[in-house]
Amino acid sequence: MDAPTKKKPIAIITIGMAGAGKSTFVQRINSYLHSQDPPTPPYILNLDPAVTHVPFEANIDIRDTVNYAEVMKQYNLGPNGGILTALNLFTTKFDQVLSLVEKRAETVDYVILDTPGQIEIFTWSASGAIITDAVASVLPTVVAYIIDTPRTTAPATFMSNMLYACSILYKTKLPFILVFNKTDVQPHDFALEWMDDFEAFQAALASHAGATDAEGEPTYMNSLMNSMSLVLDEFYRHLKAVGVSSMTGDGIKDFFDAVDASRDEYEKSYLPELDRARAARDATLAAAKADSMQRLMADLELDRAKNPSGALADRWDPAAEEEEEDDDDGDINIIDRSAYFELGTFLFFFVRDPDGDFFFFCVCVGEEPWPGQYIDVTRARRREDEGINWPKPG
Ligand SMILES: Nc1nc2c(ncn2[C@@H]2O[C@H](COP(=O)(O)OP(=O)(O)OP(=O)(O)O)[C@@H](O)[C@H]2O)c(=O)[nH]1
Ligand SMILES: [Mg+2]
Repeated sequence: MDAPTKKKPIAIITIGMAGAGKSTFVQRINSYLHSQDPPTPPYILNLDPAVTHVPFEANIDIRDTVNYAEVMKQYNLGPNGGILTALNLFTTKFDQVLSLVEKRAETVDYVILDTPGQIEIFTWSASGAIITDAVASVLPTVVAYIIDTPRTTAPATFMSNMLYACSILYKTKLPFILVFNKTDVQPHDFALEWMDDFEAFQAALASHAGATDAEGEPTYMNSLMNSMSLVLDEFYRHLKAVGVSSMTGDGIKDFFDAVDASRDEYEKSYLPELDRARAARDATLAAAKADSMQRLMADLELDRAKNPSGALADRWDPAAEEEEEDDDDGDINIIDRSAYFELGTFLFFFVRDPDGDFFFFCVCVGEEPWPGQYIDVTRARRREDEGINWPKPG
């Protein structure tokens, strides 16, 4: 009998407001997975080009491919435009990222993505959508929406955070987990109560300062939020919510239970929707192709009739085509930091840099807390002065 095939890894996309604790959360779940028996190290992607220090060892790091400061300089951009452009440039190489991820699918259980601090850069950009859709089309994927619990205790802030989560849920249509982070500072029971019972939320709203105007009437904001709490009630039914502390590790197991339970949801609701969207897109493309082919043939007929000798001169020459073909765009290659071999207590990594040069570095696995932390022997990262000259569009 054939051995049971391994289930595909689940991709976890962490999204959340600036400073909500996304990177600390990724570090915590990474550490949790390493501490399992046997350890199940995840495959981690850092998509934040502007971060100077990530508290985990990413397998693929956008900073290895795009120099964010250089992008800002070259395109005269501010910090957010710089992050967005860096992400856009990285997305043009995302096919390479996907193939690296797919190569590791047999050996990992989780693929984790840390996204840029400014939430809208990922959630409302074309590249964020492309990355999310690309990952979700090859792996079961779940969105972990990280919430800064101590900063959502005011009903109005809670509601705007939930509206944001709601917009991401309906945009991505992926299984969604609300992760109330920093429960060491503020337990998340109030949030669960508000999600479970809209009357409890409305009562909190009414008792909050500024709920009524000078005449004692509910303010416009208050009435609006009252009505919206009824609308959101439906949205809450589609969500799982967990409370965690990325600082202490509290609740991380609940998070993974929610992630594992999402696999079913992905297969039952996201995949059929994806197949339907693919079929619709293929049909539209086929129709457009058939239409342009028909018009081309009609034009050719006309051309041949008008100028019979010209048609002979236009014949396709495969030899000429072959010569032109060799201008591949592999100038920037995504680095998988985890291609290595092992010698004693050292792991030796061979990496190809974007210029095609090979270099290596090694990791001591003896006393290190994490197998995977590395010591730079030659140069594990591009030199500061080695900016990439991305071509300007148009
Ligand atoms: N007390 C407490 N602090 C936390 C927790 N998680 C994160 N923090 C703190 O929150 C701050 C922001 O954490 P980050 O992990 O950098 O947050 P982020 O969402 O990745 O931030 P950006 O990527 O810059 O938007 C840091 O000071 C963390 O130490 C937690 O569970 N409890
Ligand atoms: Mg971060």
